Amino acid sequence: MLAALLHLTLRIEGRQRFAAGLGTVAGGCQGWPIAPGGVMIGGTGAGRRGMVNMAEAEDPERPVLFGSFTSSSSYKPMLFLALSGLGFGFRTVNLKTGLQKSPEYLALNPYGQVPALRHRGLTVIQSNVILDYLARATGHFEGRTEQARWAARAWLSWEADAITNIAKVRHYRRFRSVDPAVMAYFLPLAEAALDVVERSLGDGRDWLVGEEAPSIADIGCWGRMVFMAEGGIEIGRWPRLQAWAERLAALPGFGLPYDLIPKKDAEFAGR
Ligand SMILES: N[C@@H](CCC(=O)N[C@@H](CS)C(=O)NCC(=O)O)C(=O)O
Repeated sequence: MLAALLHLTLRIEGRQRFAAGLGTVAGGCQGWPIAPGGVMIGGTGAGRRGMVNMAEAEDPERPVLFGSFTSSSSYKPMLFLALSGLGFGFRTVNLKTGLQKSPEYLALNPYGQVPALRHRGLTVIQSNVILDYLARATGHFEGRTEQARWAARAWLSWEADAITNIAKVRHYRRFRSVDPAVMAYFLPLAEAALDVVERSLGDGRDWLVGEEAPSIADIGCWGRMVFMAEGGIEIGRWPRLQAWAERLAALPGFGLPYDLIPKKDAEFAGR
């Protein structure tokens, strides 16, 4: 069911873009290449899609997430906020026009990438650090024991080492063609990461840190692998992982990236 949904969502998105003459969805995780001297290669830079809305939230307790709908890194905190039922603001950063490299956005995230979070006067960047922060700040998706909290953070760190290869495979298949040797290098790494998740779910546990409730480990790992279908990786090859993803998909507030992440600035009411 989830596998079918993943394919459907991604196909519809692709068709809409194609019909609009836009080709494939620009952006993804690796961004557009920047030439020496900072000139962007690719992207149109058209119109006033040329600014990121940097306005502060009136209420500093209301998180504001900066992100993009094509980005798995943005999806992770977006999913956390959606599953938590918190009210928050979303500010879109157009990766196609290179707004992640605009001076106003670089002042927020000097790495020139999405996502970024503003909350209580703080700026938090890097998707897994944002998940760590949100779990501490809100208490949602935090482990019950100290051991579980450290285990969740170990999963996030491993995610950045291993699951991130899925994002690379997806990017090279969908957004930028590369020498087949590059794909031949990254695809087995991506598949090996999925094997690890499959094995870890082999002891009958429902969630990655083995507690009765999902944690930031589940959100972070799923959030990065969500575009696997765009990388040509079929979730059905990992049945326990697929069942785990379906458990996540059954949680109130869950959505897939193209449904959850708006293409424009938006305000989300809490529930
Ligand atoms: N380690 C970072 C990676 C962030 C990242 O790669 N963001 C991508 C989108 S998924 C991006 O902004 N790419 C545009 C660029 O690099 O120019 C995180 O987890 O937040």
